[in-house]
Amino acid sequence: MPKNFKRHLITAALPYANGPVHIGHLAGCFLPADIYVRYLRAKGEDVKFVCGADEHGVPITIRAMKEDKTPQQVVDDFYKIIDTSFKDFGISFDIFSRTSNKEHHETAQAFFKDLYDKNLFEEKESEQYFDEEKQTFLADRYITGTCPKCSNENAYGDQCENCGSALSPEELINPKSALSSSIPIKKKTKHWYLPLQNYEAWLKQWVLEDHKEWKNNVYGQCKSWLEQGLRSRAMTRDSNWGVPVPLPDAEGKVMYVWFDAPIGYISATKELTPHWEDYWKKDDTQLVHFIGKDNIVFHCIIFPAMLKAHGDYILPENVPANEFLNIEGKKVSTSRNWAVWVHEYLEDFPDQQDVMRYVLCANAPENKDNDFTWKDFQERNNSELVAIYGNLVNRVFVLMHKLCGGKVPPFHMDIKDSLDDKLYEKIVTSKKAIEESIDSYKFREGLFQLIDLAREGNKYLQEKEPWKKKDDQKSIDNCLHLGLQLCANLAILGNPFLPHTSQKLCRMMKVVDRMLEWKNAGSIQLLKTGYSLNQPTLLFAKIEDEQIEQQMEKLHANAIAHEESEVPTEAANTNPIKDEIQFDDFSKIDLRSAKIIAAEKVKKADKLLNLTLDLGFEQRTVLSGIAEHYTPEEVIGLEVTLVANLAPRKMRGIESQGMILMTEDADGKLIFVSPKKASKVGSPIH
Ligand code: B3M
Ligand code: ZN
Repeated sequence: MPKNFKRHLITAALPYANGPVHIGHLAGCFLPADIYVRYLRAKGEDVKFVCGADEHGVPITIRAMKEDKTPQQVVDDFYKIIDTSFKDFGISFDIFSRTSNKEHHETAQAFFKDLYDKNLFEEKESEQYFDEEKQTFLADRYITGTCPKCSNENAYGDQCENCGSALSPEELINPKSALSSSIPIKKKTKHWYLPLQNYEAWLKQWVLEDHKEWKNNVYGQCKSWLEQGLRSRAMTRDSNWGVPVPLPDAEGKVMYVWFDAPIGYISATKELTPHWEDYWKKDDTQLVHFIGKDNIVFHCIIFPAMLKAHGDYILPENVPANEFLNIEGKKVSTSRNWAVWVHEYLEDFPDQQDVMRYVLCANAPENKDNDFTWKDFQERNNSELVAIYGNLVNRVFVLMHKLCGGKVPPFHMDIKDSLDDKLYEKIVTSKKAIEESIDSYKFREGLFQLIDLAREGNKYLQEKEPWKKKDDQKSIDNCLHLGLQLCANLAILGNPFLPHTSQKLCRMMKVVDRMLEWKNAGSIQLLKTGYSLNQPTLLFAKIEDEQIEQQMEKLHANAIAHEESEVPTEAANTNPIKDEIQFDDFSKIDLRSAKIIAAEKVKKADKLLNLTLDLGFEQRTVLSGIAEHYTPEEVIGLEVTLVANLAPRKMRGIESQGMILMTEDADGKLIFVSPKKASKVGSPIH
């Protein structure tokens, strides 16, 4: 059972401001955190929910380089998009701050200085990888190579996202610059290291002995990391983008992003409340970090070591990390545009935040990677939310208006029966079960208990059949009285998971939010006899096949358009040569010369042109991601190279039969790969 904490500080991992947020972010950490916070608030707990944009680090500078912008411009753009996405989706932060702001810089610099003044850093000059072409030191995502632990060939200089290991560039096998693909040289530079090995014994006690209750995936990763032994890690970098190191001899040095970012939780709390120290320095505060599995080592080992070294701060009570959510069987990827973006979801499914909340919670990757498919999204909405929860509420309200004059009917104790008792019992046990699930961060389980309670309500109606009891008003009254009390309980118990639905229910029941206080759940006197209720509105709408097809086309079109219209900039050679293939592999590709004889824009797809190609012996329709580079008029008559035997793919309802080859000129503009002289269209290209 949870300790009696006086207050709670709940954090969610600060998303990098190098792209919008997608549903994988929600499933990984923001949705579970929001469910937990809403539950604590409903219980009347003193809780602060803090987050913010992580605006430093190499992901930002790489994006800025690619788009020929300053890092500040990149983070300013994405801060707005991310902040709006969370607000519109209903992730209820008390503050969504940002690490490029003054408050954070000052807080991080004070923290760093405190450790420095206690002589806790090792100041070391060492040989670091340096890209001569770019004149840049290579750390973190500026350098890639093969992970020494799991052989993942795209490991970064500070971490392998595949196995979660924290790395240093020297450990990478075959390191190469992510900026120029060149093999880096070594060059001397000075940095300040945190000797993690000095905290190893304490961490082994604190994590492996004192927190055996942590989730297996978290505990296991920490255990294997601690057993390998800890060593000093550089907490500063050579860069002009980040929190400057507050020391006189640190010109051109900034803090490692994973040193400053977690301090962002502290600076955000300082911005939120003058009583911030109650939340960060008092032992009767429950501090919980919600993160994805690739952040475990930083939240369970490095940040706690920093907090311990500093000495003034409490430590996290739990770090319930989720695994990853894949989309249609493939890993979510911002860079490959393989994602369902939250802001786009809300455009296509307005006011249906709870459908996505329900699906992402029901499929949450709590203990293993899981997969999101649009088919499952439709299935769960139609067969669970509509058919069970929505159907129950609608039937109870329609019958109440039809058979009880639109008012809450009385309950007649003299005819109370075992079915009534069973339903009441189910309401009480469901509340307890949902509490235990949420208290142990098992949100999927808690949601299943909620929908199971609604399922029980449908069974109760089916067994009571009030619509057949026209001559027995008392049994109609009892059935619908309890049915309405059940709906009120569903609103309370469902509120952490499906807050928008609970608000709709409150409006139908004409009750104020106060009814949603957790302590009211389990009661069957929530709605007073004789109280008139509003007409029902549908809680959930059926999702049609066409809607899902459109999402699938969009997913593929975005990915293709991204591939084809990826404007490689000066970091062009960041596209390293792909894996070696055999001649037989190449000979399977059928390249043909073709002529564009018609072209038009594709509705609602700003990157695609719909091309008609003449091959001499046939015509083809091909969608190509070049609409941002060419108008339809500009391309008609051009000779192009077609991959003629690529499997057809349907996008925006159009079947694309192949792909045309593009490359780019020195300014990054897409240009056609085509025969120099006019060729006989349709002739093979060898
Ligand atoms: N931005 C990594 C991530 O987005 C990092 C989290 C920081 S939490 C202090 O996965
Ligand atoms: Zn690895």
